[in-house]
Amino acid sequence: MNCVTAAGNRADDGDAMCGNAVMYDAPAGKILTAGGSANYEDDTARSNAYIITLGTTKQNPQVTKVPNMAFARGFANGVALPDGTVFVTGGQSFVKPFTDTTAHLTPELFNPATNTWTQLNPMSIPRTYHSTALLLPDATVIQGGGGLCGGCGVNHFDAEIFVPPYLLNADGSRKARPVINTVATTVRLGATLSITTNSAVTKFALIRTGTATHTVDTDQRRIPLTPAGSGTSYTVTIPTDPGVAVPGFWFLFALNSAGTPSVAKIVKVTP
Ligand SMILES: [Cu+2]
Repeated sequence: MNCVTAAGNRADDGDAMCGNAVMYDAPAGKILTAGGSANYEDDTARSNAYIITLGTTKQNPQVTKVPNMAFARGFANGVALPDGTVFVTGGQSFVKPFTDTTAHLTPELFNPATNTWTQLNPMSIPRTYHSTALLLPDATVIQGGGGLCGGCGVNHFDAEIFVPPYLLNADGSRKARPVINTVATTVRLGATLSITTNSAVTKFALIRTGTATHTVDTDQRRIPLTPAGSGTSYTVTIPTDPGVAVPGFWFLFALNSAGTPSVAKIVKVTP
């Protein structure tokens, strides 16, 4: 029985082991891939990036090459942010587990709306093999670990928190954020969710709570939601497809017209 069908090549990319794949818009089938190398270790990483668009079942997805990252990365982590941008952090140019040589401290942010990468302020600690990065409910990103090989010299038992630009004013102070005041803690697939806020917002986003290890976050995905309503009272409709709105726990963020996200409420999507 043939259960698996090849989905075609990722344009001009090669094998991209230990590269990133981030589903930043699940209803639209959009996945950003970035970096990786032909071999798991002792190889030169690439800076290549692509957008894969899933379409009709059993038809090859569409692949679009996008600008390369500034840095070649293997063993990096990719994190979907509430505003639809993708944060790629850590990794190294020459993949070699349990080393920090050729590590990149400068994260990059991909914006699918402008098709551009932006370099952000550097982290202070290399995060390579065995490192992890996850979106936190306050819309910051925790990045930690790396090494963890017993007796080797590059074990990192610590973590750093990165504050994305959408939370900051030009002078570095924190922006005022919208607040989700009330929302149900459980919602069924296809149902309408009522939300109250402290101020006007323009978008909502669901981001599934993640499980990142070894460069892969199998649970990560984002669902943008366009609300009905105004002022402080809104409704959104959860997708009906359990392959899109995978049942389980999700962060729900509200975003204002400046793209500043609220702190998330956790909502459980049920069949
Ligand atoms: Cu491992």
